[in-house]
Amino acid sequence: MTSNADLFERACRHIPGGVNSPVRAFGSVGGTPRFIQRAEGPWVWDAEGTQYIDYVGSWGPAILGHAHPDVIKAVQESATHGLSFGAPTAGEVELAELICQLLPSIEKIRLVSSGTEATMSAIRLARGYTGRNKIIKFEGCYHGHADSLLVKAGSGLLTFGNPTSAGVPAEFIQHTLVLNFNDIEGVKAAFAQHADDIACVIVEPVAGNMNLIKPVPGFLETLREQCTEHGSVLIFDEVMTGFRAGAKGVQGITGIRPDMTTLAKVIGGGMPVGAFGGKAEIMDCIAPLGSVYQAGTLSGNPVAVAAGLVTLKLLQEPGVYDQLEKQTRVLAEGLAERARAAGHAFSSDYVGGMLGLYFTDSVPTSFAEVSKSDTQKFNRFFHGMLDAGVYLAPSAYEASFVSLTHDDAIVAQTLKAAEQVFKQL
Ligand code: KE4
Repeated sequence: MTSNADLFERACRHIPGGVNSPVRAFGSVGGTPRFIQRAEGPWVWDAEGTQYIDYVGSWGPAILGHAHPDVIKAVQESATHGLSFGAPTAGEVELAELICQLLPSIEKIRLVSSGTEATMSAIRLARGYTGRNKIIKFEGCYHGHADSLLVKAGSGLLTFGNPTSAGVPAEFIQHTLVLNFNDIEGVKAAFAQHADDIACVIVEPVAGNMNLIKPVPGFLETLREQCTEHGSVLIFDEVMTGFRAGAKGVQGITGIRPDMTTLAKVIGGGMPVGAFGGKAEIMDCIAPLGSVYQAGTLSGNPVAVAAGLVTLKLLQEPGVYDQLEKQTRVLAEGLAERARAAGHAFSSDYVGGMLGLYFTDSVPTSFAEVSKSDTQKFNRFFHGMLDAGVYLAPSAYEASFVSLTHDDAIVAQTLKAAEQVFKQL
């Protein structure tokens, strides 16, 4: 058996940082990343055979629990018919129809292979549709690694303290306006100043890349009003929240209708699927119909689509989201209760199957507030829980994820472990 440390040492010889995505490197929490060998339900096992209750869930896709038998079967069956054709398939039509049915704001949709592709394409489309250049994003929100969005971003950039990436020429981000999440007056001022030169606003309607930060009343409504008034495209980046925060994402919870939505994670069920969609008049500007080019060799890959279709269909079972949010609520409240009983400044929040944990007295509502969290104490908590067999997101600036297999026993086991860890922090 090869140890995690041996694997990491080998990985670092040929893979930058030993990982294929920075946040996996344990860079901010320290220690050796766990090389996961297999996963099932709420559990993962690392290369040393150690079992963990998993709250990363592949950063959102594993909402049914890992290796759901129906999803695995669909992937196996699809693979026996071939892996990729570079031609349209019936599955893509079915997935497009299902997503448009579930999210009425999406009249037409284009499948891609990642969330980054989805947001990059949506931005280009908004610029092509409006003929404008400026885009608005919010500090701490992460929309993937497309150049014009790597400005004061969250997730791995925030985790490593580099919110703006090297290698992006100033010219590429000169049109990116970065505002403060939940700053209603700031949004109004930006539109007043730039009036009709704003192509779009892209926002995580519930932020999940600076830990979990919910919109304050009026914030999303202001984005909707200002975009409508100025002819700008409102893009809800629901890559993380789509079919995770609720049956119809955050747009289903708030009733606010974006002009475009980006999706990934859950819609692929763990396989590479992303998507951008919205009003037909906007989407029809995309090639081959329109002049905004976008393409992808593996877009709508049949094996990936098979996983996504089964995942979304299983999520239509009655009561699924009530159950998911109930488990997440019990966990969030239980953690806060135990942390405070041990004397720690701690708060938690949740929406659907997304969980936010903060070593602060109250739930943050902004990037500035979440930045005051005691990240050193989070790092100690992370490792205490890891040693106790609970794998949380390895960053104080990430949300954690609950699946439908995190039943009462799993939640109770997690809380029992946390109670001991909080006492020793
Ligand atoms: P991907 O390109 O990683 O599929 O999606 C980018 C993306 C876009 N929009 C939102 C709201 C996202 O959360 C993401 C990716 N999320 C991170 C987790 N914080 C992915 C984990 C990683 O980078 O390894």
